[in-house]
Amino acid sequence: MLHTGLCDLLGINYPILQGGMAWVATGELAAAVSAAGGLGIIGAGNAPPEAVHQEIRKVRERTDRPFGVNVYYMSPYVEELIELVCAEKVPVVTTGAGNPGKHLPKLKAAGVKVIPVVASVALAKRLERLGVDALIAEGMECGGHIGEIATMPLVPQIVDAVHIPVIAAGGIADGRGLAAALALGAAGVQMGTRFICSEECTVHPNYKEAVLKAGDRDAVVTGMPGHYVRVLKNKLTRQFEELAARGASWEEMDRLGTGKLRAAVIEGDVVYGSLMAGQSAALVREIKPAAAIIAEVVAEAEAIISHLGKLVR
Ligand code: TUI
Repeated sequence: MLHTGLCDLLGINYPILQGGMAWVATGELAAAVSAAGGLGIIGAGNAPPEAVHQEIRKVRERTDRPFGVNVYYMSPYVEELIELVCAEKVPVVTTGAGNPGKHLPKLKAAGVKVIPVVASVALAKRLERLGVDALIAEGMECGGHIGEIATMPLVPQIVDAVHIPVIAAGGIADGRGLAAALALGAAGVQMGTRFICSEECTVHPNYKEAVLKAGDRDAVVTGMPGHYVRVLKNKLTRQFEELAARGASWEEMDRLGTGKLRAAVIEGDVVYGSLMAGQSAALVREIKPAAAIIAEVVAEAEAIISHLGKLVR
């Protein structure tokens, strides 16, 4: 049976976290992943605290297992969200796109486990010193906002730099990815794109279909230095390319992007919507229940790890 220290730290059966994707990771998805023995995570994105509270209630109506909330640090509601997760005693908070350092004393005092997403060694070290429980090392193969370093070199560097559990993210969608992450020294994985194509994920069916159809070169990078976003190629990404080619301002880029994730997720606009997905989209070929995804990924990783052991004579 596959078991790591991360399972004990979080009280989960399998070392698999579901990415806290804005708009995509609702209470329904998080509950399904947590009920299946992974860690489901609600993506707060830019949503107001009352909407996030509703998603927390959805999870608690469906399962007693641990779950998390991802706090996106560009949200206008960060302070209120921190209050909410503390008041609700949400078991785990993951953070993205910013440094949660100043909120750590409050979160720790409320018994919340804090697992920031990092894309660099420097931030990983700083956050370990401040007392976070674990780190998610996210390579630039991931969907949405991306860093600069790929998963394969990033994860072992962060593993070497800290003494807390490291969770690998970016480019992982199956048991081969899980086994590889463990080989790099990670204590588990976070998968986002794979769970978009779960039955319980509430995104528009067109979004899931776009992920299923994606090929190896379809998850492209748009945006500008300091703010790159990986999405599936469509007319929106071509518009971004045109803006970049004529040296458009950050404001113009931002205006083009506004509301486009919602358009893809809620309305199913796969032409002009922002289909955030990672390079692992090309590995996703089937929609299935979250529990089946987890069971399959774990079984595949176990078979690989047993097989690898036999290669050593
Ligand atoms: O956060 C992400 N990926 C995301 S967030 C997102 S939300 C959104 N996007 C568009 C419209 C509406 C909502 C989509 N994708 N990944 C986690 C991540 N965080 N990757 C890198 C970082 C990061 C970057 C800088 C973490 C910390 C950081 O710190 C800078 C500092 O303050 O030191």
